[in-house]
Amino acid sequence: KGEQAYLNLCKHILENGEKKEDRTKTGTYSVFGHQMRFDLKEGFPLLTTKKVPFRLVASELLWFIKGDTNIRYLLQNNNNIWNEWAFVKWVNSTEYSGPDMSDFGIRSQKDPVFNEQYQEQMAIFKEKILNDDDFARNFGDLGSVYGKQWREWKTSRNETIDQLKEVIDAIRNNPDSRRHIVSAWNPEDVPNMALPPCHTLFQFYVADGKLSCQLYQRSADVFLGVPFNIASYALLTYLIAHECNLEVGEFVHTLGDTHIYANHVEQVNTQLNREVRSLPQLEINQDKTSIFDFELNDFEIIDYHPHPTIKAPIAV
Ligand code: UFP
Repeated sequence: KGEQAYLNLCKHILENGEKKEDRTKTGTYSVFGHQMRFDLKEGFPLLTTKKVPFRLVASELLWFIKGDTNIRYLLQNNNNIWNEWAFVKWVNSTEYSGPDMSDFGIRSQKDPVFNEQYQEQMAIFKEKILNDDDFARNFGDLGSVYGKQWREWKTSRNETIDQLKEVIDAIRNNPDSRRHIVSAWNPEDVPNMALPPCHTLFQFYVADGKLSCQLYQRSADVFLGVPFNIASYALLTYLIAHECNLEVGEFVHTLGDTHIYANHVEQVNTQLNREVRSLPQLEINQDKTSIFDFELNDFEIIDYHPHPTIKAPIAV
């Protein structure tokens, strides 16, 4: 359970994972189908065996909750995690006149000269997103990503469904329901998406005055993605429990293709040699009730004393 469950998963993959090729051509060790449970009463599940950047988790989650799909909000909060997905649209457009940026993900890791050019163009891109409204509208918007599917799912009748609001209403009014589901997987949109949703679908469950959440994640980068994803859905569960006057229960994390990238094995071993510490606590501003009103400084992680960050290249 808890962080130990995460570390056991890492060990399990290193020992039993199948060598498997993947879209990014990095190569992975992979298992199919795995489940971890986190008792949220024991503390906030931010891993302690390496530092997980809670600020980035929180600002990304608030961005989803707002239904915002434009990276401008993220950049205003110094969050760069979605930049590449917007950048690629700009460098492939007719408005872009800088050096060729094709395959920038792989090339920037392998070629220092190119990396310098890439960093330069990325800095220009970020500056324009932040300061030029038209540019931000044209190139900052990622389209049908999580925020859109959660808050404005498009129906065949050209109406929209606010899945997040509806699920919160249902948790309040009919807690025993077995239909508390939000789906980010929209088969109609998937063929046109650069990154089809990794966190595909989640369900809430109320029993004994406690709110639990289960996420089905179709594809899981265990070293870089999963610690982030755990924290994000734990935070969502806390916020919805807060709004619905419930205690927190468990976060159940169910994973599909569960992989460690070949170039993360050393880092995983470093982490496995570290001692688990006690979990931090999440504090929420009690003056706010609706999750749609929360801002970044309405919650804080306290007593977080993790081992240092472990750097690893991200597969794009
Ligand atoms: N990935 C995660 N969590 C996320 C996210 C991505 O683990 O929240 F957005 C990883 C999983 C996989 C890659 O390694 O990103 C997505 O690639 P694919 O679409 O080919 O599964």
